[in-house]
Amino acid sequence: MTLYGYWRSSSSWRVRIALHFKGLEFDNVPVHLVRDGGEQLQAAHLQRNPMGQVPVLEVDGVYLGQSMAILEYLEEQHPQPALLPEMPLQRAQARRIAEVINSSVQPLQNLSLVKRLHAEFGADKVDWMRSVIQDGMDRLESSVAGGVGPFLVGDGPSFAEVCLIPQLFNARRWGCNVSAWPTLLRAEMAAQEHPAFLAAHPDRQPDAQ
Ligand SMILES: N[C@@H](CCC(=O)N[C@@H](CS)C(=O)NCC(=O)O)C(=O)O
Repeated sequence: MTLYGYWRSSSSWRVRIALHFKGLEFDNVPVHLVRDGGEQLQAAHLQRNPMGQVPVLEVDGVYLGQSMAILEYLEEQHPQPALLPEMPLQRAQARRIAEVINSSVQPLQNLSLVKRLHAEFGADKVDWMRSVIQDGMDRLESSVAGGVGPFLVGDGPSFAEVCLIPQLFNARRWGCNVSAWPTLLRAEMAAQEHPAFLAAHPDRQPDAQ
């Protein structure tokens, strides 16, 4: 398998966590999101993913985009160790939390969107990032507060932490008040003890700058 990704891309980071967690070998091919106007928008990458985004996982000659679809594929093909709990309701909760981040928070901080907001509407990039992440994660914290922990669902890391850890990194990068999210931080601390989460960290990637 080959992962086309970028060291600081939160969606690529999700896939790296899952690959390491399941002990799968993969080649890591960097796609630089900033250099030369963005390699993700060049013909070579658009052939892999017409969305012009990373990550893409190449499996047996098939290019698979969308990190959540990739996570589901890896879970089906390599069920152990599991990144979804056994009980259906808990599985749904893990997916719910992952989707809050994947569909309600991450798209608002996408490079191409933020560039357009700045160019066409004069939006301040830092203010935008900080406010949309703070709002989304405040809401996520409210929806998980009161859980027994330390993980958000069940007794181990799941899709929830796979999406949470990269998103918390971005929250700190843009100056959010992360101390408002004690339940999320508790899950982060527990997940970070797992070697897969350490190996997938942006600073450990060959293209880190
Ligand atoms: N829903 C997609 C989102 C992918 C995505 O937004 N990738 C970002 C990096 S995290 C990207 O490639 N951005 C390039 C751009 O905005 O030009 C997924 O989960 O894979």
